Amino acid sequence: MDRVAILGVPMDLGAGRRGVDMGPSALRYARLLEGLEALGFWVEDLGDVRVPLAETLRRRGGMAYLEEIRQAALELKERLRALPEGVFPIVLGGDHSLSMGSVSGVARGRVGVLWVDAHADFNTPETSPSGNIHGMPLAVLSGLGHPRLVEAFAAVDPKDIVLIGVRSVDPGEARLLREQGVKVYTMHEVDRLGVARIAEEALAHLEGLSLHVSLDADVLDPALAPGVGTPVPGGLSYREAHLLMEILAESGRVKSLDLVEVNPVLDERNRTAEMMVGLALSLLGKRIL
Ligand code: EXY
Ligand code: MN
Ligand code: MN
Ligand code: MN
Repeated sequence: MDRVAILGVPMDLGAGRRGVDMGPSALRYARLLEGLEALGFWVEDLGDVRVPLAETLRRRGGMAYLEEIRQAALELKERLRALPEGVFPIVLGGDHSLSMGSVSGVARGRVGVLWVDAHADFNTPETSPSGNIHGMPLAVLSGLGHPRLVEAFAAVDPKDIVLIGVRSVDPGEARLLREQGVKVYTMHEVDRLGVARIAEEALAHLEGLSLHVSLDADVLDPALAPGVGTPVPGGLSYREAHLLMEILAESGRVKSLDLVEVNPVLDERNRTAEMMVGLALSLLGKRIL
């Protein structure tokens, strides 16, 4: 795993607030490529997926921009499918709806998904309180949701998903998570069990599978990472997040990564992107000693 490919998806069409389309630039500006090269990786920046310009950017919620999001996620899926074996893709978001394309793009047969997020992203159009599509991607990947999205992106058995860091779940998605048997570690479990035990349990739950990590910046405590569109108090600390990445790195089973929901408009300087780059480097093997 000495080659890394970077792909940006400058998309905010799935989010309730504008600005997260600048996330890929913020992450590059936080020296992600330089950090990876310092770890000895051969890094190729493949640029950005084309995100269709929606005719008016005022519409929000209510499945707004469904076709534009579907088109961008499909391009992402196809470009990931085209990568040679053994290349480790890092997808830069952009709002979390892009992960319909990243997870389905890396899935070759079964894939284990570690969805690290303050939110479950398991809503359907019927259960969503907002209609924002970045609250739906994990449900779509599991085969639930709008038919135009499910037929393009369903790719994961719900039993092959582990959610970590959740602390804001809507009633409808909570019911769906239970019905589908998705393994969920909320912040309550993080506090009680600790991240080390959760990481080990997640790796055991996903035994034998290659893993995709989908890291949403809002899983971090907002005091640490203020530049996110849907902040929720009481998130992961700096060390909890790095320990989780370090243990996953040791497993050698993680083959792809999303860094999503960095919104520079809402940030203080570039703190959130810098936090996310640090976590990516820990996941790619950076050690203290
Ligand atoms: N659950 C809420 C909704 O569906 O509208 C909030 C979703 C926020 C999603 C962000 C990407 O994590
Ligand atoms: Mn999310
Ligand atoms: Mn989130
Ligand atoms: Mn968001």
